[in-house]
Amino acid sequence: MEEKIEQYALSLGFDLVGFTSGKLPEKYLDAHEKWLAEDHEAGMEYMKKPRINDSESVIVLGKNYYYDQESLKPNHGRVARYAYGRDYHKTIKKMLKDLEKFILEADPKAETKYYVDTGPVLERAFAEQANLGFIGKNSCLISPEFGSWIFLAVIFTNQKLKPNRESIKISCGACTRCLDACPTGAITAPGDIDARKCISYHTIENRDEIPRPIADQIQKTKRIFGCDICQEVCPHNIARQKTSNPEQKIAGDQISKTQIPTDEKFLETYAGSPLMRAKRKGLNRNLKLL
Ligand code: B12
Repeated sequence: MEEKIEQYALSLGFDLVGFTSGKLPEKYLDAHEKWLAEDHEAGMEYMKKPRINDSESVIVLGKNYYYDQESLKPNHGRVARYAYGRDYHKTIKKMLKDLEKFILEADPKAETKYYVDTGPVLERAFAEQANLGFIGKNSCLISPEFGSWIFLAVIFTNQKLKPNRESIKISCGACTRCLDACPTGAITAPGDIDARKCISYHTIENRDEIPRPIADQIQKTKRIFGCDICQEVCPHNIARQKTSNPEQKIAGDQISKTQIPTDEKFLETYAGSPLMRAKRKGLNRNLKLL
């Protein structure tokens, strides 16, 4: 069954497939609790829900999203790589539905539930446990194949699935490049991101005014939607810049400060893209900081 699922998942366009227990050891749950206790979730109230941790097995999937960037033009702001194309929640959900159908047809007794950043799941923890990669000091899941340029998704199932991947041989070692490079000091300890300081949080999730010290760094680094700095400096990522899934780029890799669209034009331009999450108001606010 494992082999069949893996082959079918790869045929759908997933790049990495791993199987592991649907239960996590305490260390991951404790890290989440500690993160919340220190208010590192900022305004993301949904992060307080108890994490799902009770199925027989979980299928963990990875999809590469690396893109090369063009050099930044004057008066333009940078869009994080994950947001260039169609929203991964939509594209991957379609693939997950297809894979789920395949599993249910092959095993009518199977029960499944999938998530792609759509529920209270510690996706990186399950991915590390399934040997898709290791959790780096920047808290990203870094795979031997694609570095951290991968989206994650999971399917919880009542099937007993045997692990299929070898243990991971790469690690951060003594490297602290991500901690040193983060312009706002958001990586407060290895693996721990304080969202209150993270440019990604403020440019995507924050609905209010951006605090001055963060706004200054957005202006300096020109990151107007998401931020890839802690990934760009990672030696594992520099060595693994592969684009296995080129697709239409809705937002592109940069947006001009002088092209803040009207409400109607915003929808027309960015429908189906992750930029919709910030809405026109958020994008407008971010671009004005340049
Ligand atoms: C909330 C969230 C954010 C928040 C907070 C980020 C954060 N690090 O927590 C914000 C908005 C800032 C954000 C930003 C980004 N995100 Co985000 N985000 C999430 C989300 C919804 C939940 C993450 C979460 O649970 N955070 C709570 C912390 C405690 O958990 P964690 O990040 O998994 O950290 C684990 C480890 O660090 C470890 N750990 C921490 N401290 C310690 C200490 C010890 C001793 C040990 C053993 C372990 C340990 O345990 C933690 C729990 O397992 C996930 C989807 C999901 N459901 O998992 C996507 C997700 C993590 N994001 C993703 C992406 C792509 C990004 C960005 C790259 C987007 C961008 N370019 O701007 C940035 C990267 C910033 C970064 N360095 O994390 C991907 C990451 C894929 C990958 N390869 O890792 C995910 C998995 C979405 C997906 N389905 O693909 N994100």
